[in-house]
Amino acid sequence: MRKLITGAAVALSAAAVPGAQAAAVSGAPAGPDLAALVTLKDVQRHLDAFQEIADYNGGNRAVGGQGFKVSVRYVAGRLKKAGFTPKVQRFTFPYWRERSEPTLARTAPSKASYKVGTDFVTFAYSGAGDVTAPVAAVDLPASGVGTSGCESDDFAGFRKGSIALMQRGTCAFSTKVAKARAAGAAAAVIFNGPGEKGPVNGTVEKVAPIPVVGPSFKVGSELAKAARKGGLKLRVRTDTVHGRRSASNVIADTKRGRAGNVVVAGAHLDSVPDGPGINDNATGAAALLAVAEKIGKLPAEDLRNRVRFAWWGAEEEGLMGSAHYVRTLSAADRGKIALDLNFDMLGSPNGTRAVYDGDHSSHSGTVPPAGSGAIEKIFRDYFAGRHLPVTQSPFDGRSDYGPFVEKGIPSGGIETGAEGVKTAAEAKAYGGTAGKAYDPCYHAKCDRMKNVDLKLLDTNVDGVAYATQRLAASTLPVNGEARVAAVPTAPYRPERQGPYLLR
Ligand code: DPN
Ligand code: ZN
Repeated sequence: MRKLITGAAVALSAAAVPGAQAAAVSGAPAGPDLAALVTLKDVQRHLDAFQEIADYNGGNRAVGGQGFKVSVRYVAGRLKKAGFTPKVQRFTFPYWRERSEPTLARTAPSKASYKVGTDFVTFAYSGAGDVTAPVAAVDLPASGVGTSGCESDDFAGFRKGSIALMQRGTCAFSTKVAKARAAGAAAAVIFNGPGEKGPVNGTVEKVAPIPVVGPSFKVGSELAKAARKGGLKLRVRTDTVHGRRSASNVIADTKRGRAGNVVVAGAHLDSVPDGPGINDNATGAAALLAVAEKIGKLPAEDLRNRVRFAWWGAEEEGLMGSAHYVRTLSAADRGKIALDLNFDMLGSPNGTRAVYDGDHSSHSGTVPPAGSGAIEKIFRDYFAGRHLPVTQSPFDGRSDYGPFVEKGIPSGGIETGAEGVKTAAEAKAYGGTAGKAYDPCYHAKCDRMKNVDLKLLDTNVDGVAYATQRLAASTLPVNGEARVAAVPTAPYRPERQGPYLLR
């Protein structure tokens, strides 16, 4: 955290930050830097609390367990102390879990068994079952990415009760599975596309009545070859449970600021069941809480827009909390949201400082709503002013901004990397180890306090505070300060729903 600076030093610090200078033109930050008011110590205190909550509640803070419920109480309690009137918004969501390891094995013409994790995984929302049956290849492309299983025609001549072997590509996994199911498939095997590493970590979105597994491209190609030769039989076994569960979002608005031009700043509060989720995402949740606790110190001129802090539940189940929130807003209330900021993983131990690609310069995924580029630039300019490196984060719907983007609401934020691997260029810019994951403890038991790079977190918390203050003062470059509802420009086709691929 930068030292608290007052008086003349404030003008100096603003001059050093191009974004701050631009903001001053549109009548922005007059008060002290929020980035200076929020200290790393404030954030660490919350991180320690989340760690302790997990340690005494089964080692995690996942929805469905006590660790999440106590986390909700902690955040709500701190907000009350800071003068907010937090709302705990309960919602239900389709819960899904795998109860034991799945099986994928070749039973004929020769026997082989595949390894879960490296060779294949179960699709989220796969049904349960134990099927041994002949395999039918479904319109598999000779090379490249095809439309396997996307059209009903693909299943002409499909023998009921057989296992549908499909390849990832073009349409959603849910479409492929629905068509396979309609054709009478007893199980679906959807292997990864060429050039993709490892199994498909996908979702079929709604509980499927049949087992669905996703092998790697390597395993899938082997199976395709065997299927062409004929006589291929597989055993597919999945052991899954599902049902509705409830979880909560915690939402708190600043009392000051225009209710007709709301800046939403969110972070998911839940962890996965496998660990305490300190980097993912106690860092984002703690940063947001520390910013909320200090925002009241800003003068009225700085809080022209209302800031809505949100701690989302069930992000790890597929963005359930943020999706519920956006879905249940009235059109009028949705129209009052100027933009959404998202903070998910701010201190990866081998991380980079990645800003969501709001201006679509990487041309990956779908085109973000207008104004998202301006948010990206606010972060970039801030970090550039501090001579801190930034990289680009794919704007693919992998975290809680997804449901906002779907409604045409401009969004942005920062993250520091999960299972992705650090490049040599990134190691040069940030330090750390090239060839190693940004967060080797991603979604694992070891995502504990010592899994957080406090220096990276510290500067990122400054970014969270800066962007919040700047946008609370003025959203002019993002939405023209206009109180008109955002209109989705192009149909938004997210690639992911939280941790899971959709297609
Ligand atoms: N934070 C990850 C999760 O909740 O599983 C998702 C994520 C990873 C988002 C990497 C952005 C970048
Ligand atoms: Zn996360």
